[in-house]
Amino acid sequence: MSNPGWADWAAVEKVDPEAAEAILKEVHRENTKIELIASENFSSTAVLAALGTPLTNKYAEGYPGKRYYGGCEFVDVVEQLAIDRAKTIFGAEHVNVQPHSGASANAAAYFAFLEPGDKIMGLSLAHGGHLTHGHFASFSGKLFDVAPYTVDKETERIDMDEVRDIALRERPKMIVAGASAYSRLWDFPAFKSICDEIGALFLVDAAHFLGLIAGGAHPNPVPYADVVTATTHKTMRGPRGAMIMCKQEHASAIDKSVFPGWQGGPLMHSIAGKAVAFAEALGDTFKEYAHQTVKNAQTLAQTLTEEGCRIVSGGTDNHLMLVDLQPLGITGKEAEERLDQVGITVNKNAIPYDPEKPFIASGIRVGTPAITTCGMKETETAEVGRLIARTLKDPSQAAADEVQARVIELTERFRPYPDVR
Ligand code: DSN
Repeated sequence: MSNPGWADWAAVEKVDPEAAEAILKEVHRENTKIELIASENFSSTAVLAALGTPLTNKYAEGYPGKRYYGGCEFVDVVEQLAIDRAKTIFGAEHVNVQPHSGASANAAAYFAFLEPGDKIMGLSLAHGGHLTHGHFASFSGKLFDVAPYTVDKETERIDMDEVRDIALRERPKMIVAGASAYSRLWDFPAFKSICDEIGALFLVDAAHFLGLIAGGAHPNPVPYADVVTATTHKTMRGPRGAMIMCKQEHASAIDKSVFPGWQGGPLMHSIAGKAVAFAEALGDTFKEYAHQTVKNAQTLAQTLTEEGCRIVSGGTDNHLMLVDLQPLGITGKEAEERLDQVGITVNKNAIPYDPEKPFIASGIRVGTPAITTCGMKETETAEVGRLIARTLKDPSQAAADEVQARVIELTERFRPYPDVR
């Protein structure tokens, strides 16, 4: 079939030049900065093209073959492709690809099983967990009784004996594993065994490491968890959105909780993007990307350590790390701002037992999915580590100018959308 030509950029410029200018500036920003935000990545042009199609026009409440609207025969195909590919990639018994976001997926998963006031256990946000794992500012903390677990003060790792002690004492109805800022592997069998001991449900929020699982670079929680939620845009490199995988026995409860429980019409263009991203994940190059992402993270951790930073827990097993900046005498907020000025994008992040307030923070979170997508390997990643350290250790304009010049050279060679100038 010929190119249907949906990507009519000239039309955007004609109809809305102000939005067009901002969009082009954002693409230029993505092309010319070193992107180290651990939850960000660059979707392929195939995924972007699928997103920009008339599937955005279609209402399709329900599921393939059982819709509340006519005319769903082709979006049914697309949704079924996404479901089947996800089942193949992750070995899942049941998949729902409709959640609009990670928060929406978690909400739907909770309400498939829990009532307001029920108790959940999740990793504390201050120790790397996620808002939706029971933080008081989120619906999860407002509606559920929360018994958080933390990382050990010495090892800065999750101590499964402590998780078990809390679980036996608190008897939660659900235990949540998964985080936004934890650089170590999760002991899924141990979590499962604790859940079995107290009769709790086991939910894994795999948003951060889903792409690593898909590429065989991270253990797969699907065989152990009752439910696995995840976003599709982080390491998975698909469109912004989410999904839920579960055991067949929970399929009906999960599907009903997503729709009509929590959401209305699915975003069929986003589901098309998910189908395309899952097709990409089934290819060999995705495995290389996933393994290289971890190698790059380990290289970055080693370089930053050699340069005098302290990596929380001493290193990383996945795509990210928390960098404790206290040895350098700079806060996370200052570091984020200074790195931004030289073209390196990170986010300030509290470290476990942080003496600073979260908006100042003693650390930064850095991750390697996006630079790996751009083709960086260990050599370039080590240089990125040295550029970060130089910027943090030397506040002079001369240092900033030198780093910025090198960032420009690197992003000329390693950028997500080289065809957009
Ligand atoms: N905002 C995401 C992150 O940065 O990890 C989590 O939802």
